[in-house]
Amino acid sequence: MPRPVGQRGTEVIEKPETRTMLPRLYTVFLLNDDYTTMDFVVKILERVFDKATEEAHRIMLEVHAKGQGLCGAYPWEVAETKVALVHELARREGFPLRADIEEA
Ligand code: TYC
Repeated sequence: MPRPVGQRGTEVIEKPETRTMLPRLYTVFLLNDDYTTMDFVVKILERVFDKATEEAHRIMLEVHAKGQGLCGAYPWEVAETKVALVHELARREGFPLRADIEEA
């Protein structure tokens, strides 16, 4: 909110707001399973999370080896939308791939 810093006649002079409000971020993780193909996970990482092929492959292998892997940090609505998209694309292909959101 701009705050009044003075008055000229009946006109209130306001100092322009200069602080930037940063949105709270939420991390999105992909979870491992035994049925989703590696190729499909790489495709999801490229298309939904904008990863370059090499990075998508690295994240996919991390999920495969460790059970989960970080895809990115986003404002709530973006994180929610990406998770819903992952679930919908996986459902369409008959894969059980799941993604999860945590507060960053
Ligand atoms: N574990 C899967 C397989 O061996 C590959 C996989 C990787 C699945 C990452 C999900 O989020 C995932 N086909």
